[in-house]
Amino acid sequence: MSESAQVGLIMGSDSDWPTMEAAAEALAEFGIRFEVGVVSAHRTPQRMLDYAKEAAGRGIKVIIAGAGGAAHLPGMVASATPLPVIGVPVPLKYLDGMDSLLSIVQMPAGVPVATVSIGGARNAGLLAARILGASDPALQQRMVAFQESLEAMVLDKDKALRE
Ligand code: RP5
Repeated sequence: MSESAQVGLIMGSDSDWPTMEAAAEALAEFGIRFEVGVVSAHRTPQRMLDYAKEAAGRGIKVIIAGAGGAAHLPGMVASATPLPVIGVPVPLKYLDGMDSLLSIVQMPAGVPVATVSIGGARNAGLLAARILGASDPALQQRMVAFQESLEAMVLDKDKALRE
């Protein structure tokens, strides 16, 4: 894993990557340094605990964790790190991702995970950018510009529709 990364982007399986790639793209758009890795709560429990316990000391500021099905990775990582954890419910073949969502979102009091929508990895990347932007004025300014571009895009579409 990278030594200078600001965001740790982890997932329970490499099969989650097609969903999680959107988080990586968002982070890259904002020039945020990140690392990517497979860390499985069930198949590599010790690696998961080591990762969670060591992340803050390595300079990671935010962890994005994606998992599908019995998606215990985000919550278990949150239990072993003081860093903010953003959970991404990855939709699998059955249950349309509802299993992933409920496994991630319904955390016990005291151990927060900021859960995005099913498959919402892009928003996970954008939320990490906002968290980092709170203490990085240049990054926050890029977020403001991004939000203005969203507004301009909608207004352009509205105009085109009425022309
Ligand atoms: C979860 O099991 C992973 O996050 C993945 O979404 C799901 C299936 O993993 P594979 O069997 O495809 O490796 O832990």
